[in-house]
Amino acid sequence: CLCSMVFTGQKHLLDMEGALTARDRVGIQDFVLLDAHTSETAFLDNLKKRFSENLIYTYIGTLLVSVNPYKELDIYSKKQMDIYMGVNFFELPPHIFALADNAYHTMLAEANNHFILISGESGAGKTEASKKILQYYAVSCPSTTLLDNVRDRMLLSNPVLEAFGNSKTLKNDNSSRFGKYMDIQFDIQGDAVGGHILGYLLEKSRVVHQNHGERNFHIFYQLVKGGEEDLLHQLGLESNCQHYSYLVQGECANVASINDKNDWKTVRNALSVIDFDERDIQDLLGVIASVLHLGNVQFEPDSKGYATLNNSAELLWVSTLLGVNVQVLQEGLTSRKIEAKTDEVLSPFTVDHAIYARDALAKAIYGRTFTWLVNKINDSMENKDSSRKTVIGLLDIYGFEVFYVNSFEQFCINYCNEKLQQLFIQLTLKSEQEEYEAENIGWEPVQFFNNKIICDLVEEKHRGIISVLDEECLRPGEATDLTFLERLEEKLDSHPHFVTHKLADKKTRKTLERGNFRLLHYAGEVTYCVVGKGNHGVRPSGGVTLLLNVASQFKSSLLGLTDILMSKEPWYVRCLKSNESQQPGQFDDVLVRHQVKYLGLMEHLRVRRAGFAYRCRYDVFLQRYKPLCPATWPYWRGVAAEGVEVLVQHLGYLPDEYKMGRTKIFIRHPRTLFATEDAFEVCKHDLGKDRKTKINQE
Ligand code: AOV
Ligand code: MG
Repeated sequence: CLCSMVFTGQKHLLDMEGALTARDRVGIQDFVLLDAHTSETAFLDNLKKRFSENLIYTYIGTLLVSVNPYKELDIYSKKQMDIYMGVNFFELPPHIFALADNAYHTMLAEANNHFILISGESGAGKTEASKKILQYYAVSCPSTTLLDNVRDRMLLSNPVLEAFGNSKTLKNDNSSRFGKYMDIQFDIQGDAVGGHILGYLLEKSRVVHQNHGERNFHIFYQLVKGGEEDLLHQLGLESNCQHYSYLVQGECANVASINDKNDWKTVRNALSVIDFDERDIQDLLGVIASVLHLGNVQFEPDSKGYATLNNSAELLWVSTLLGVNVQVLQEGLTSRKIEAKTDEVLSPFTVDHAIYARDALAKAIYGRTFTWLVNKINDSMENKDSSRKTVIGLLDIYGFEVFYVNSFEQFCINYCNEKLQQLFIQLTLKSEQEEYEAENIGWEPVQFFNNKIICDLVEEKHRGIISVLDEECLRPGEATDLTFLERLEEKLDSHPHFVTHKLADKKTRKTLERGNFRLLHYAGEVTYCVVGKGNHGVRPSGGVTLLLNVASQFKSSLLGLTDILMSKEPWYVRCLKSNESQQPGQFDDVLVRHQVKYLGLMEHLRVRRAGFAYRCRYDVFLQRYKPLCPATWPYWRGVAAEGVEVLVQHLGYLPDEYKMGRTKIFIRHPRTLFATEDAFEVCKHDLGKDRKTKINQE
């Protein structure tokens, strides 16, 4: 069982503890073992000490804390993977492989589903961590040649999805602009036999607009810079990013840490491996090229001020690449069809309106292509045989982010992070303490900030921000960005985590413009811009009546995700960003301290340490350990709880070492359980010998 596996390992560590002479240099590898009343400063000292020795991983019990080193470390080789394979959690230095391996072996032993929640702010190392875990499973798990191509596809799905779904932001040169949940399926032998990806809300606005210092999605630059001459010719593309209006807004087409040409080769090769035939690839690249051409379609006002096209060559390319009639395309971009009773009338657009229509089309094309891509990848990783499988789910989403201007995308991203923090709180801090209460175990509650209040603020029915947005979207023509803000002010006027210019006190008011609102998130304050050009404000506004509220859809997809996760056993990786400038080896104390605080790591540690490491239902405990006591062996005929009491008295448990709950026994220290497990192993061995002797005698 998991507990015995985990705790046998920790015993080893405890034994080592006294002998850890190198402790001062490398710090302590599990915070639970740090001195009893660990202060935040001691916690940070330990992280920093380890970081300076390139030891980026530290445990809090079975939770893994990782600090981004921003440099390549030689700790992810196949040799390293072999070292961690099948070894108990605490026997080796903390590592992402150890966590992956433990989740894997527990899944096999208990035949149930697990998930690994990787969290942390933008640039903290989530995507890298998730890649390491996937590599570990794909490379280390037992393999049959038959399945090798499934593993290759799983691994190669990464560069493809990153090309289409990641981009350079001010926070991270390879920032995930979509959320990704991936199930890795294993058969009962433990072979990785299939995979399935769920994608969450891609930041489509990036296709048409990038802030200064940011880029569009990687794939555009890869294609333009790396694409072979013939290919570019076929697609009507120039090999110069400066030529494309959708690629130059951020003024950083070239990024030192990115080699677009090489990445192009990797992606091109990966596409072939993941079952894309030449036709698929042609179509895919055709669509990507069409977006670039579309971005160069410009409009001019005619004498009446209506939009006319001033570059029909680009439009012709779009029409050719997408296989759409050029006339229809032109009409669609410059006018709206109004259906009268018997007739259809074209109502012409102004230039602004036409630009909006063009950008909306580009976003829609790209968004659908991304969905198609995820579906194709899923097809290629699908395991069609119907035998029983268990899964490990890997969650890697966009991290919490705050920019100078924050719009609808940041609102969704940060809301998503609130939800995951809430899930973490529920599964660790809250449920743990509630269980002690429910079981009548005397317990000094550990105080923690519960961010449910912010989740509610965003998602509550009738009153939450998304709900108000929904209502406003149902009043086309009447609702504006400002009426949306007014509604929010009416409904949330005294909410402690919501502020606007009107609601703010004098001092705060100076820092808030009128068209904005500010949320006090668990990870910090973020000011969102409501009044936006096109889709850049929080209220997705513009020339289309907006019937479908994207935020509302996102909310339901997150609820779906929470359900998926809640049905599985959790493992946690908490990633910390070491510095804001993405510099190797720099440890910014203030920045790290802030993350340790808002991620609730100290509270987690307190609960872990003050709590009971092990708990077990009375009947299960008795069933396993009953051979250890003559009074319970071979049967205990009374109430299970009483049997357990007799049993642990016999084993010499001291009063402080355990508590009897309503339905379970709680054991404080792993060492108590180790001793019991050891005794059990000896006893099992003896029982086996007895049985053999008996059979021989007979
Ligand atoms: P994120 O996924 O958490 O941000 P990444 O995993 O993309 O962050 O990490 C950002 C960068 O940090 C990577 O591109 C690497 O250069 C470096 N890095 C991260 N982890 C490691 C590691 N273990 N070893 C070496 N370098 C590392 V975001 O997707 O923006 O939320 O949205
Ligand atoms: Mg990422």
